[in-house]
Amino acid sequence: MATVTSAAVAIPSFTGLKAANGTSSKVNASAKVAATPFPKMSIKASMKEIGVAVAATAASALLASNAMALDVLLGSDDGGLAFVPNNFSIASGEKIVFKNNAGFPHNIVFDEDEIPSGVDASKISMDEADLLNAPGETYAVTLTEKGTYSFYCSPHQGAGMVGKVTVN
Ligand SMILES: [Cu+2]
Repeated sequence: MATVTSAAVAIPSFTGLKAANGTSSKVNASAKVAATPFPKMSIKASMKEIGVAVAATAASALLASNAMALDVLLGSDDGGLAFVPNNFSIASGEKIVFKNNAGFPHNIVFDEDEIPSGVDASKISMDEADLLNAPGETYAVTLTEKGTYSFYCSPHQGAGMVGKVTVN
């Protein structure tokens, strides 16, 4: 019940406002709570519903964007030569968007020996000679065959810029 306590503490600052405005709006009603304990419950409940609705909207937006694509940063924020994340799982058919972040140029090449059999590495890879040079530049790929795929950045493979994705 810590929330009740903090609400009760916060409310007195609105006292003048509610007294001036009388009875009409919902905002006034919430301020009035301090004086009358009973309405407090219903108002708290309605405030809570509003909060839940907002949270649900945010969550569904998040889910929607997750369903569309998974972002993988090229180069860590501190300039490290790495894929972030460098080991992850996605659903079959989900798009992976590799995005230049730091330490570029980078590229994404799938290892033909470490992808599911039947998958053509050249069709999901960038050309070894192609590079993402600009900040924020992206390369997107959608994998449908289930299994594990290893990939690397050809300029930085020796520095450990390698990754693995499992398609479920
Ligand atoms: Cu790289």
